[in-house]
Amino acid sequence: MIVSNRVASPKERAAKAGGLAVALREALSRRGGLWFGWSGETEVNPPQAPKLMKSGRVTYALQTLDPEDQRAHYAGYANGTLWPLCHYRLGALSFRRSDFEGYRRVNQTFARSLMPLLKPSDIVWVHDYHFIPLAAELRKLGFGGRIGYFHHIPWPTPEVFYSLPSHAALVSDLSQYDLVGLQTAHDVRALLTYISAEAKGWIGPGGVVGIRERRFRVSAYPIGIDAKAFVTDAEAAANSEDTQRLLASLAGRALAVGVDRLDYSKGLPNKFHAFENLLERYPQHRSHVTMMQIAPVSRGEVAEYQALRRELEESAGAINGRYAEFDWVPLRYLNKPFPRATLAAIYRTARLGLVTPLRDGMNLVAKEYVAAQDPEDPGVLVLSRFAGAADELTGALLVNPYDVEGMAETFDLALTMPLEERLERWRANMDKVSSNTIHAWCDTFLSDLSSETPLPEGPERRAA
Ligand code: ADQ
Repeated sequence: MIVSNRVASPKERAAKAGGLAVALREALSRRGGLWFGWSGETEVNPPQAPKLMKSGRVTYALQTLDPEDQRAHYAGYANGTLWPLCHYRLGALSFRRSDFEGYRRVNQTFARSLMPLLKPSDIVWVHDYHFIPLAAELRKLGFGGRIGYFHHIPWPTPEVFYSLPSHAALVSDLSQYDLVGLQTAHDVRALLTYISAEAKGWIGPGGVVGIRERRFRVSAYPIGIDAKAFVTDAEAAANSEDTQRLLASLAGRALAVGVDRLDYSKGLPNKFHAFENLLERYPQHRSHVTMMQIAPVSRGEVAEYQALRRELEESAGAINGRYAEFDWVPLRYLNKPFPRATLAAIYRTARLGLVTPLRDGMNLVAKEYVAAQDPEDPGVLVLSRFAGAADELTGALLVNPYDVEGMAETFDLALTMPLEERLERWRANMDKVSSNTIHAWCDTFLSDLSSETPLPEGPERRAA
């Protein structure tokens, strides 16, 4: 059973649903199972049971929510509190008890609606920060089977985590899972440090953790992409009409590409300033490089996101106003989504991939950019040291996204990098991207969650 806020319904075509949705759907089809989530609809006094739809071996169960609960859960606690907290943005954090209560109520509604569909032998895999209390709610209703949780965003270090008034409740909820998966070893260290210092828990070998009477495992499962599909798309894109049009529009100039949801964690203003700084301090690149930032609007109803959008529009206008020539626009800024094949064509054409978030759980765009490169003439990945992907992609040029001038220097280095070094760096990255795929990630998590090996006893039990 998979639980996630958004469910990629059978109608959503593979090219539109992201790599994660496709991989989860495949894992379910292979084993047969149920995908449970929000229907995307709200209604006062919603039905207690989900709407069921079957497609092959997968059943989709979609729960409608009360409008005020949905707001408090999604825009309130999940995205107004947990998202900024986990991305180290304490200035953007807002906390209201009523939102926290709404968040818990939605988790209770989900548990009550899911429970009648569960058999004791079922394995439940819960995705992301919208549902941290779900296992605790299912346990209250008597479910004793395996429940796993994967946290797609960073886990903050204890000093940051303490800013959350409900931090103890959240970690107590987490202890009701059998397996907690995080993106990186850094995230695991952050959570374990909190557990031993604040939650008075014990840490055993292999990430086994005990809090009061609960024993569970915490481990890193860095998420990957469907590398083969990206390589195939990128190869097909090499001579596609999209690529021809893009190349014609570039007129021989180098392309630097960024693809990010329009979110403050992605560091877009700093990336724009770094590009501007490059044009200012390295005039030899003027008229020779074009930057394209693709940033589909996300959470557009939230004020913080609207302000970011205005800031970027102003900044893009200022850069183009200052540097554009009658035949060259330095920065192309696009707010719309594209099919995967078009993204693959853009990635492959780009000499630079600019992935510079202020903080990111993993960042799949970094991996997609690597997979889409021409193996004979690959581009260079410029990657924030604060993206989870920086642990694996050791061939990238790492940057500190707070250091605008430092980033401009790295853009210059990447634009002038000789083929031999580009090849060496790309091979190191591609090795990781093609071995740790989304399918391997899914299989490893599910096999660890289903493992029958008993967890070791805690120190008190051993002493007794
Ligand atoms: P996101 O914050 O959404 O994911 P990311 O990992 O980069 O960030 O994934 C974005 C996905 O959306 C990529 O597959 C990308 O191709 C796609 N996308 C972005 N812009 C697009 C556009 N204009 N058109 C089409 N597709 C577009 C969260 C966490 C990340 C973590 C993932 C997975 O914040 O840190 O890597 O979950 O765990």
